[in-house]
Amino acid sequence: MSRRLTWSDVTPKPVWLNRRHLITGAAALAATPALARIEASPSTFSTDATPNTYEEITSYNNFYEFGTGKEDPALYSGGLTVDPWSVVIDGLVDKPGTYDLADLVKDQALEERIYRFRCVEAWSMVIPWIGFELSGILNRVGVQSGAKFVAFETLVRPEEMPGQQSRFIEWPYREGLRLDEAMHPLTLMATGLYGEPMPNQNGAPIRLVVPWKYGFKSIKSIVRISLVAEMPPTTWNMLQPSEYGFYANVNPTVDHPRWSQASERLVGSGLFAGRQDTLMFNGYEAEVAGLYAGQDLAVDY
Ligand SMILES: Nc1nc2c(c(=O)[nH]1)N[C@H]1C(S)=C(S)[C@@H](COP(=O)(O)O)O[C@H]1N2
Ligand SMILES: [Mo]
Repeated sequence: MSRRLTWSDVTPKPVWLNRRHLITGAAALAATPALARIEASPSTFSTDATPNTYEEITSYNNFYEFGTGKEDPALYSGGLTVDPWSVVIDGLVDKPGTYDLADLVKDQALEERIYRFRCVEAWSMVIPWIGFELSGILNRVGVQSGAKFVAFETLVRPEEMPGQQSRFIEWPYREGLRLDEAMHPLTLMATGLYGEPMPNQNGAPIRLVVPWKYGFKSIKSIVRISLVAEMPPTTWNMLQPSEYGFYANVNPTVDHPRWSQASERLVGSGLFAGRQDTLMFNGYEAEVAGLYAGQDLAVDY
């Protein structure tokens, strides 16, 4: 299916949840918020694996700003103010500035992308994101020739993020990509899932999704995007460099020092839940292996 869907094609969530694909219907028009409005869907990049349920995706999370337990983000993120929201874009760009989220998103084509998602802790899910390609905003702000990496930061707001009262992470949570990784069409800025605005526990109102990398690269609740010349510091690498590299590509042949990465537990109670083999680049090898030609992935882990 490659038909372009329009505003009036978006269906209400109860219908959506019961169907694999969106169906035509104007009923949702009034209720559909702009950040989850789908203009083109489904994507050729989507997996046909069965998505986890909304309940699973929103109740088993890693978001240390709200605590280290898997249930903590759902329990403690309700008070996060996500509107208004702005994102600073700075560094080696032609049009640096503080962009209001609505302004940042307005020219981007939102798509549904059903992606496999693999945490470094060896669990996985399948998630139907709503988002747009990061390259869209990078092209809009104009990346200068000296830029080689993109650095991202999460909001710091301890009054609303109780996990930030603990200092074992040096806040803000930081992540980064090489510029070619950031420009890759699989690399998504997600503003929703299951046709709804992003739940707070999943990184509202805007988060990164890089499906061929371990989940910790997919930084949530982004407030700053910087184009830089050098490889930027990243949170898990800063904490434990021997265990978490900058690249963090999903790789079943390179084990974590404390556990195997050869297989993973698919979270949930669905038909296929349970243990499965981990795929090279999380199943996106055909799309992304070329980015790493000539690199030793056991060294650049
Ligand atoms: N700001 C921030 N982003 C984050 C994290 C975090 O603790 N803080 N955890 C990461 C990890 S380890 C994973 S596995 C994913 C989890 O995303 P999900 O809860 O939407 O499945 O978010 C990533 N992004
Ligand atoms: Mo993770």
